[in-house]
Amino acid sequence: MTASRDTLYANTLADPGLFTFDKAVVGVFPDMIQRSVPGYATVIAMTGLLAARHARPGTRIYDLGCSLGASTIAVAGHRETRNCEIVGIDKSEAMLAACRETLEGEIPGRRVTLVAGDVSELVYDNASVCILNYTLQFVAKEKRLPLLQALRQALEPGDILILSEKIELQPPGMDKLMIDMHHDFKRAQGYSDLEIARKRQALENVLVPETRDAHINRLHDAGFSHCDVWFQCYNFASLIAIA
Ligand code: GEK
Repeated sequence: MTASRDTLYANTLADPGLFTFDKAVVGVFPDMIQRSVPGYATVIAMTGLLAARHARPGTRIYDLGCSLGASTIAVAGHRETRNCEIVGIDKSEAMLAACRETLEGEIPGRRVTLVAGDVSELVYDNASVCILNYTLQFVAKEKRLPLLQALRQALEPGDILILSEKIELQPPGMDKLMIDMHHDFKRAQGYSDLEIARKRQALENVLVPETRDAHINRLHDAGFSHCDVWFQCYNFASLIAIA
């Protein structure tokens, strides 16, 4: 698949509508996520390393909301994960079709199970690593705890969950500063003020961020014994939770 530059929100005439992971987004996705999520490349590479450390042979590594398979590819690049089944899940058919093509090009010969479906409606079993890189933020709030409980049940003590999210900061003044800095980052990546504003509008009520404490408390409620932030760049954080 050839990656194109993201200019989806450059058009001033059309109503931006609600953001969805449709064919148009899929076509620009690698460029979009790279230029929109500060620290994305680091989180993906470290996800591979964290998975390599915790992968247990004969178990599954779940990549929930796998998009084009960036985390899956990072995980598959480590020999420690060789004897694990990697399962990529996404509810966007367009995304999954492009993911299949990307995996064939990037990790030919490595079998990955791709599942089209809603992460809240699937059954999880025999896992050693669960990855939620920038996906939980799109799941309805009331479905977040049951999903984390299901993932915790699929893991054994000592196994891990990696959770990367856009977060809300406290107090509100700090949140505003981080949002402004995120917008500075996007401007530096070549997005115009108009594109930034229109994308923000499209994501309103679609991407619902929560505070670091809300995530940590819920991970504990789901049965994880320890969790902490291992990476943060502005209002984008990645947490590790130990089962
Ligand atoms: C990466 N992890 O490159 N069930 C299944 N898939 C979902 C659901 C759901 N309920 N909700 C959203 N998705 C990737 C990036 S992108 C993040 C993840 C972003 C899927 C959605 O279709 C999309 O592919 C992905 O989750 C979120 O590290 O675009 O900001």
